[in-house]
Amino acid sequence: MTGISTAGPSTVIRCKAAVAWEPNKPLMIEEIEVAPPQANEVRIKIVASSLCRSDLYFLLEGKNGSNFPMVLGHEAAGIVESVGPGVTEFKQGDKVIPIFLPQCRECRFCKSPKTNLCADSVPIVHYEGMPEPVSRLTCKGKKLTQFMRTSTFSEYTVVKQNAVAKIEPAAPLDKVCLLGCGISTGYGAAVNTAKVEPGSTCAVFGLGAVGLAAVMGCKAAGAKRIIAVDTNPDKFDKAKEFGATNFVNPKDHDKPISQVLSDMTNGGVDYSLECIGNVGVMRSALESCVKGWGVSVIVGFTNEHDLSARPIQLISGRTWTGSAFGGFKSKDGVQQMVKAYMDKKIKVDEFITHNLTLNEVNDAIELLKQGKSIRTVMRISPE
Ligand code: CXF
Ligand code: ZN
Repeated sequence: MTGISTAGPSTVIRCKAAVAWEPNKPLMIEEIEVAPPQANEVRIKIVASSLCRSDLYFLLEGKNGSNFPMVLGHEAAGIVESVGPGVTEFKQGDKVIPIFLPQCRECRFCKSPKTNLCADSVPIVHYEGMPEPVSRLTCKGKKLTQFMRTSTFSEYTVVKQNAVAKIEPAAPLDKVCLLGCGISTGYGAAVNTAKVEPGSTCAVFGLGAVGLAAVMGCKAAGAKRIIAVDTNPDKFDKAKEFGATNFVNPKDHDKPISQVLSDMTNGGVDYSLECIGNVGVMRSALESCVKGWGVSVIVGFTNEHDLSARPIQLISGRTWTGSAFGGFKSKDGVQQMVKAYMDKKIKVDEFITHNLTLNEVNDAIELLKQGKSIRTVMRISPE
């Protein structure tokens, strides 16, 4: 445990973290200070964290509202080190997954079965006039923004208890960390948001971790045909492992992809899921759906553009929707997904293409940038 000085609820911890000082520059491994947890907060020793595309997006496109310096990372698992006043749900030693989306269980949104967007959620993008985001992390006298309120590229972090899920003690942290974002997002988008039905035909656009998880969700929901769409055919073998039945590379066709899919499916798919974050592909995914009842779900995140489509697409009975965190109420969803993994009902290990350490975070970034990894899990602290 070199470099980490612990502990107790009232002491500041000095530990290692990867700091993003400015957009599009390598992260720097620094010694940072992690303040004690305050009321309703939990201080967590992060054991494993993976890199999600959103970390990369907000590092590279930082000019669009990211608040530097910051500590990225939001797909992780760890162990409770200490708790602040008012915390009843957690104690030191509990295994947990921090989540970027809270579930307070008290607001009108948490009480409604129709949404997972707790009223305590904060916008991911910083805008003028927004209250200063809370952070317990500092480095060299500067406050570090806690990206998505989590900041898991750090040996320790502090998260509100309403955004932490307690998980079973036997859960392997270096695997279940993936359930803190990408897998739950893709799987839930198919099962909870699209509500894929047995016997249906689905199309999944983009075969990164979220897309593969969407394929897995379509299969679990009983889809008969799952058409995997990607411009990189190297992704098709993996998609097959997850349940895809047909494979389409848009580069192999002169026709619009929606026409290709329509021809393959006698008029369009029942469900399509856009798992890239590209507005053009979002439109294609909508247009690939069958008239009358087709449902298209936007899963991939982008911050930049307006969406467009011809109104007739919707007038003729298609539904265009989207979800964050797969529509799962965050704490409940993480617990369900961890249980499903422990019961061998969902794949997780198969998403992991690389294992690195926090010191190698920039290598993890390169691998994802170049499309060479699905998920890289970084060991952050010893258990
Ligand atoms: C997030 C990105 C910001 C909006 C909600 C979904 N995805 C996480 O990686
Ligand atoms: Zn993510």
